[in-house]
Amino acid sequence: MLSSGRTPNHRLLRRWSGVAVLAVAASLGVAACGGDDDDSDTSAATTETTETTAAGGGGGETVGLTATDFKFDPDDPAVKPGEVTFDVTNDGETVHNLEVEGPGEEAELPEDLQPGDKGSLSVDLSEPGTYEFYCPVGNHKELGMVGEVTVQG
Ligand SMILES: [Cu+2]
Repeated sequence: MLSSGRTPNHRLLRRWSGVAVLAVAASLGVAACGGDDDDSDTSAATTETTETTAAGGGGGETVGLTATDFKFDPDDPAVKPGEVTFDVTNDGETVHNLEVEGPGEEAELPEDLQPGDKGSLSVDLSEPGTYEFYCPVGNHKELGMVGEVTVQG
C-alpha cells in the first residue's frame, strides 16, 4: 500500500520542480528586459515591443519609413495584404506627417511629427493594388514627399 502510493507522489514532485524551474527562468528573463529598458533610452525599445505585439495579433506587416526634407525612404515598399503598420521616423528638420490613400479609407497620423519624432499608422490594405502615400503638410507632396505602396496579390 505504501509503495504503491509513493510512485505517483514522486512523479508529481518531479513535475512541480520542472514547473518551478520554468517559472524562475521566465521571471529572470522579464527582470533582465526591464533592466535594459530602465538603463538605456528607450522609447525605441518600448515602441518595438508594442508593435511586435500588435503585428502578431493582426498578422499584418510593418513598413519602416523615414521622412526627410523632402522625401520618404523607401518610396516604393511592397507588402502582403492585411493590416499594414507604417512606422515613420522624421529625420528631417521640419514638421512632417504621413497620409495613406487606402482602398476604402485614407488615414493619416493624428499629429504631425516634429523633427526626430516617430509615429505609427495602421491602414487596412487587405486588397491587392498600389496605393499612394504622401506628406500632407504644406506643399511637401509637390516637393517630392510622395510614394506608392504595393500590396501583392
Ligand atoms: Cu512633410
